[in-house]
Amino acid sequence: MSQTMPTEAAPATDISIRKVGAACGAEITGVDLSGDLDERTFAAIQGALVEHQVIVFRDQDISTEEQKAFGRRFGELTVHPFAPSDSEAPDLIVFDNDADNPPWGTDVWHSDETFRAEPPLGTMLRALIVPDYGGDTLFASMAAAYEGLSDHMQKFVSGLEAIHDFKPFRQLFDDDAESRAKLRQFEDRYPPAVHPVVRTHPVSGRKVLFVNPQFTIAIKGMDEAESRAVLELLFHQAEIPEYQYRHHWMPNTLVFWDNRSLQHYAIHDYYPNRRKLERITIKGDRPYSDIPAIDADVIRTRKGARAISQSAHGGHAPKE
Ligand SMILES: O=C(O)CCC(=O)C(=O)O
Ligand SMILES: [Fe+2]
Repeated sequence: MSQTMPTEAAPATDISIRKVGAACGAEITGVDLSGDLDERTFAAIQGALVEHQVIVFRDQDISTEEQKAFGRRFGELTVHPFAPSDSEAPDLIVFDNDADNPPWGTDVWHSDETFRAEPPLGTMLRALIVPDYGGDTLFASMAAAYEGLSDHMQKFVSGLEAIHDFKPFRQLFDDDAESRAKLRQFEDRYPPAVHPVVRTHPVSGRKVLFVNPQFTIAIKGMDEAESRAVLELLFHQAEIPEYQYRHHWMPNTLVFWDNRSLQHYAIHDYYPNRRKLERITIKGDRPYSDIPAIDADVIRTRKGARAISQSAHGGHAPKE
């Protein structure tokens, strides 16, 4: 008998995709990430990433270079402007935390690098050393979180825009002239980014709540009290367990998340034990929304107070 040729309907190689969370999360088996993936397997993984938002591969005993090669199938690798990395490999972040190097800045709900005009498409983390207990990572589907809002609230937040800033990284700069000059260079390079509060996922078309407590500082066009109240309400959505998947790491587990759809929170409960992971980040596009942005002047408070916007300072300016 002649060999059966694969048809369009044939399943992609041996890949198997199993949901592990209600709102997000799937485990993928039957693939070896150390080698070249055929187109069909790759397409299945790409589809799973968009559908499940965070995908988990267990028992992938692969090298850093193999992880990077897998990442590059999805796009260009980017360099985090503030995370420590080796000058030889700036696109690799090594999280190697223990008593002498406590984890920092990841135990806050966030999407990665939303202070950039083009935040990453996704982030890929591979565990090398894991603590005996603790050190899980929480993920929250912000698509499910948007869908969980009442119709009225969905309408209210749609069309709003928010300002994102690299605020947690400001504390990395000392208070001397040289450090302040360096900070100003970063401010020039990464000015506050304005993104829709509800973004449209570029592949699925799903609407996603795109504000996070780590980087989002204000709703454009609102005064501070209103802005704070709206953001508090939206930040809270990520904390709702029904939208979450809690990921438990084992050595050689590789996790890839869609940064356009999710927020995550690294639990720092393993300190002072050791936990070591390697991260690469894949370049994304500028977030957009199907819903036209509301003009900041239209939603500005009627009290006459100036609304928050990038350029509105009511004539105040720092003195030379
Ligand atoms: O350590 C973790 O589990 C996640 C860290 C994190 O926030 C990231 O890699 O973007
Ligand atoms: Fe992160």
